[in-house]
Amino acid sequence: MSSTPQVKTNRIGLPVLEYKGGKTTLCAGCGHNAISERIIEAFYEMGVQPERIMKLSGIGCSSKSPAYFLSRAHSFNSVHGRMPSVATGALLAQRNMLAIGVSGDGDTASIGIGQFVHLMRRNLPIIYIIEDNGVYGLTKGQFSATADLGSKLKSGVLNDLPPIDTCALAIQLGATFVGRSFSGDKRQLGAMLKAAIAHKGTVMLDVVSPCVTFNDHEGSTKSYKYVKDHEETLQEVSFVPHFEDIAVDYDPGSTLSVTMHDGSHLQLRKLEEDYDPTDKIHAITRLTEAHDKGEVLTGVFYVNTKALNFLDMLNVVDEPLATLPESVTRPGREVLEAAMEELR
Ligand SMILES: Cc1ncc(C[n+]2csc(CCOP(=O)(O)OP(=O)(O)O)c2C)c(N)n1
Ligand code: SF4
Ligand SMILES: [Mg+2]
Repeated sequence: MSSTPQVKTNRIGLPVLEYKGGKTTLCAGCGHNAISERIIEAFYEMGVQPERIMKLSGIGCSSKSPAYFLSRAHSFNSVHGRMPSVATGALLAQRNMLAIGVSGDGDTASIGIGQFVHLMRRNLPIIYIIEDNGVYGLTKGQFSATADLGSKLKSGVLNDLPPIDTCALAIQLGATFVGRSFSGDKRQLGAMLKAAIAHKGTVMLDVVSPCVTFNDHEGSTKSYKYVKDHEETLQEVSFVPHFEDIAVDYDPGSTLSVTMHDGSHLQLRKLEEDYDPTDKIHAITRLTEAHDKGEVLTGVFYVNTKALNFLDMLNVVDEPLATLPESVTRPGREVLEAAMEELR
């Protein structure tokens, strides 16, 4: 008699199926689909209860992708470029949730830039992902503000404006975990996402994610071929979660081990001898150099596990605001009278 094969489960007893979402409606080969796959694996491998997660987005093909992962999580598809304010409100109301926001380069760097910069300066605990294809995919491929100077649309039109480097901007503004990866780099992106889940501050990941329909041709700097030919990696990124009882063993000369908030270890095996991801100024300089050389620099550019996050800074209570009793949320008559007195 043959026994039924056991379904593999994670440390909280769930199979990977419980982390999946609906069937994608994006184009076959779109980089955004590969990123959804990595998000599913990262949350499964980290054993996060799906109902503890809130997923948020704006508008765009990228912003549709939360429908294709973590069906059991809470979800909010906001207005174009306005996901940061919705995320801020949601986390202030319920700080025990784990937030992941998915945006596009158009959603973030054009219409949403005002909200993006204020999110970065607050160090709100959220994983903010830009699925960066250099175009507005959903509205048929116009250049976005991350498109490189001189890159070419399918129609032959040249981009005559310089790009915004969202990573340099995020570092300068105060985000505490900033990196760039490529949708096609399973290992690097997977390790960065797991470290992101362990980080308790703003994680900003710019993931180059080719749009196969509008921006994967000769002359594009966000095509699969361009990234493969011009990628420079800063480190080999690996991650040891706190629940895997593996002694962290590394050569301090060539590897940097960062202890995350939950005791996990992010290990960065340096490929560039003098790169220090705790040095903000160096990170911005290195990004500027890479840009000038036409390199697609990937890796963890900046990490700071010491800074206070927005919720701790405001001393937000643990209990969700919605379930706080009226006796706590409603000021008594004396408090109101004292306030009125001050206004007299
Ligand atoms: C207020 C508003 N302005 C413009 C649009 C049209 N629009 C929809 S998606 C989009 C850009 C999407 O680009 P991006 O964020 O890069 O996502 P992608 O589709 O490339 O993944 C625009 C301009 C809109 N939906 N709402
Ligand atoms: S249009 Fe581009 S960005 Fe949108 S789903 Fe298709 S390949 Fe992806
Ligand atoms: Mg885009």
